[in-house]
Amino acid sequence: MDVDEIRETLRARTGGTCEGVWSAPGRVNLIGEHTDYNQGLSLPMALPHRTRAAAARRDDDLVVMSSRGFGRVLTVDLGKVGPGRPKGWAAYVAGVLWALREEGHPVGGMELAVESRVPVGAGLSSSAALECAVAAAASDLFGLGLLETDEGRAALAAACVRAENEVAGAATGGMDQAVSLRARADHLLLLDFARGTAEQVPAHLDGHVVLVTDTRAPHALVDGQYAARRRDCERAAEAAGVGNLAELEVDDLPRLLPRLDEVAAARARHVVTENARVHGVVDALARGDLTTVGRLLVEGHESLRDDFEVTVPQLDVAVEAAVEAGALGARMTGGGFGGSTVALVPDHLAASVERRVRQAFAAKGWESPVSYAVRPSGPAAREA
Ligand code: GAF
Repeated sequence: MDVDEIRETLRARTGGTCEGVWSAPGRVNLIGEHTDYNQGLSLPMALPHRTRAAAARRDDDLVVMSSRGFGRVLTVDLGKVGPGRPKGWAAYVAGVLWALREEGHPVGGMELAVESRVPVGAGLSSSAALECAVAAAASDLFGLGLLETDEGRAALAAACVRAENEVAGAATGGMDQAVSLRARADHLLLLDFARGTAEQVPAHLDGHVVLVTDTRAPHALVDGQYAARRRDCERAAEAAGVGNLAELEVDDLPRLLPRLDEVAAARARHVVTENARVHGVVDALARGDLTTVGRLLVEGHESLRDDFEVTVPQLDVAVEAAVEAGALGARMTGGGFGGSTVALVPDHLAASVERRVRQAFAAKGWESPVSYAVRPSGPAAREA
C-alpha cells in the first residue's frame, strides 16, 4: 500500500478522517548481538522496509486499529491497557500509547490503519517498526514534539521498549526501537547502552552490499529462550561481581571465567568478546578495512552459535554458504532461534552468494530463503 492507499483505507473506515501518515523502519544489526540488555554496544542500521501507520485522534480513550493482513478491526480502551493486556499485535500499538501516557504525555485514543512491509517473524524488528510508527504518529498528533530532537526520539524509543517489555511481555533490550527512531540514511548507529549514547557511523561499504537473508526458520521473542539467555547473563554478572557484563574486558576473562558455571561462562564470553568485536568493526570501517569487518562478522556468528547457543541449522548453513560463495563475512542477526542472516558481499558476487545459499537450503530440503540487498535507511518520520 502506498501513502495514498493507506490514507484512503483509514478514511473509508472512519467516514473521511485521516490526519496523516507516518512510517518507521525495521532493522538489521551488523554486529553487537545480545549486548543491549547487558549494557553493551551494538551497530545496527535501519532497513528500507518500513511499517506505515495512517492515523487520526479520537476524542475518547479508544484505540481503533486495523492492519492489512489481519482483517478484523480491533478496539482497545486505553484505560484497560496494562501488563499483559491486550494480547497479540494490539499490544504493540496500544502499549505505546499507554507507555507515553505513563510517562506523563497527554495522549488519548486514536484511529489507526497500519501496514507492515517489514517481513514478520524474520528477526528484522517488525514489532519495533510497528511501535515506532505509532509512537511517531502520537508524538505529532498530540503535540509532543518528540520527533524534533534526538533526545525526544530517545524518549519515544524508551516508551516503545516499555510497551514491548511490559504490555507485550517480550523482555527485549532496546536496540531495535533505538535504531528505528534514531537511524540516519547511509550510516550505522553505534549504540552504547551503558552511556545511553547513539553515534552515527558512516557506512563506507564502497563496492559492497549488505545482503540480508530471511532463512524462513520461524523466530519469536516472546517464547522462553530469549528471556532465559537474559537470566543467564544476569547470573554471570552476579557471579563475576559486576553490575552488568559490559563492565568486563576481554582481558578479565581468563581470571573470571573459572569462577562461573559452564553455561554462565559461555554466555559471558560471548557478550564480552562481542562488545570488543563492535569496537573492532567500527575501527575497521573507519580504515576502510572490510576484510577485517567480514572476519569479525564470522567470529560473531561462531560466538552466537557456540557460546550463546541462539543459532539454528538454517542460520549456520546460510552463513557458511555465503562465505563459501565469496562474502567477506556473514552472521546471524537479531535475537536468533530462527530469523535472518546479514552478509557483507562484493557487489559483483551478490547474485552468486544469494544463489549458493538457496542451493544449500534446497539440498537440505528446507523452504527457500529470501534475500534483500539493503542500504542503511532513514528513521521514523511523517510521510504525509
Ligand atoms: C532482539 C531484541 F529485541 C533486541 O533487544 C536484541 O536483544 C536482539 O534481539 C539481540 O541482539 O532483536
